[in-house]
Amino acid sequence: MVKPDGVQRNLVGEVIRRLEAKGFTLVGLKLMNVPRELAEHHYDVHKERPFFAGLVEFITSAPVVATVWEGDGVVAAARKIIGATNPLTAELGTIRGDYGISIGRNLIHGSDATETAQREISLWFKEEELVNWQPTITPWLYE
Ligand code: IDP
Ligand code: MG
Repeated sequence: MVKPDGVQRNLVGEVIRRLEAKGFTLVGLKLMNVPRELAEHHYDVHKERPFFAGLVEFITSAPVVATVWEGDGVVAAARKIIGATNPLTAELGTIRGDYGISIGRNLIHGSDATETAQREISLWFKEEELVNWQPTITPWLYE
């Protein structure tokens, strides 16, 4: 998900470009304002943390772009492409490392495990919003 800061900073295309260029397949995409209830659900593992209220406030403050990606190893690879949570310690070459400064403005969310991804996809997308398609370049990406 491109967070509100990523959308405001015109980095939607850059985020999508990096995941596309790696070879992953976009299967879901929407620009949306986030209902408070969805934000609270999405981040409920963090509900006891001191930053929870501010995080929910921020995520609901302006539009986000939610995406779903497919491909071998996509969850772990996307986390690497995204970089560490704190943009100042994130490696250069990662999205957060290249474009961010503050932990509370780290531009992008990525699921941290396959099970988390399944949970988050069902929170953010209806079944019929996901597109099942086969890119013609597949044989050039996988042997
Ligand atoms: P992640 O986004 O790299 O998975 P998490 O630890 O799951 O990082 O935290 C979720 C989000 O909560 C972070 O992306 C960041 O926006 C915010 N966050 C985490 N730790 C802090 C903090 O110490 N201060 C402010 N915001 C934080
Ligand atoms: Mg997380």
